[in-house]
Amino acid sequence: MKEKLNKIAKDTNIFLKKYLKSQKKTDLIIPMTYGLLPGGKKIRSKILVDIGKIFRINYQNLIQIGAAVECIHAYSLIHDDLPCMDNDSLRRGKLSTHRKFSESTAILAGNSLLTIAFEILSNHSLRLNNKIKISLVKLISECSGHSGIAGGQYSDLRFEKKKISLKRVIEMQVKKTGKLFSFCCMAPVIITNKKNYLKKFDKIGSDIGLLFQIADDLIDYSGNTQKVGKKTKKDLKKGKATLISLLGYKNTIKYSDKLKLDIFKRLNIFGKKAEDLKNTINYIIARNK
Ligand code: GRG
Repeated sequence: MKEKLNKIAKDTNIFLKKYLKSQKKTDLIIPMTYGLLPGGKKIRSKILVDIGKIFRINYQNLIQIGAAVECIHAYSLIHDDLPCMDNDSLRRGKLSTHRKFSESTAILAGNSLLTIAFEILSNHSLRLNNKIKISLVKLISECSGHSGIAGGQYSDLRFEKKKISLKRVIEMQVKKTGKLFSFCCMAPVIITNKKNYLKKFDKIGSDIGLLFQIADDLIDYSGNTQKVGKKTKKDLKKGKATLISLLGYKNTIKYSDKLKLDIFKRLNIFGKKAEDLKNTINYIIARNK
């Protein structure tokens, strides 16, 4: 699993470096590159490749789509660290982008990474027909905006220090984290044009995203800053609405184990072809153990 993840991370970074090099040499390229590279685990790209394997999608196309996802993900992390959001000075083991440069630079570098994602998906180097490219751009826009990452972040900030129901916390986490995973799960289905599978993979994606967010919250609860490259034990201080704050630590682990088994059941119809995806899901859960 780790070897496959490392290869995908390496190939994605090669693509991104080459892509940024082909751009005009503007002043913003430096903070954009700082926030984007060498980047994190590339778990979203791994899921794209895993599902691409089920539907036999061309690997290089998946790397290019994953690169677009990583740009949006990096953008969300840069903005998430800003003083008006989570106010973090450390990200991926180094100073967060606004601490290294300035707040306005971080906002603009983040915005530019968002628009570069659309460029990458509509670029001629992506060997897909235009109809599919438009569908991918449309879906990634929906997953990033008010009904996706941005909307989830809005709720997350509004929910601080309030008593929020489990249903609303899950809805918030599915938007904030799950929607980008849904995109990764649905993109290969869009490419194969197997429309009857779209809903199934949308739900599998949001459930994987929820599992991922739970693992992230468990790491924050019990984790170590040096190991994860960012500050931990913040959620409790900020009064964040999480599954841990509602269910407690042990019940949150039980919830995540049950959710994992439920996803695995839905993947069983794909037999051995879903093995890589199952390994990735196990890796996501094992991160907090
Ligand atoms: C509209 C894209 C966009 C952003 C503006 C700030 C914001 C709204 C949203 C924040 C979303 C956010 C930071 C969600 C948390 C998701 C999460 C658990 C991130 C950590 O992901 P990892 O562990 O990070 O994959 P690495 O560093 O490995 O890439």
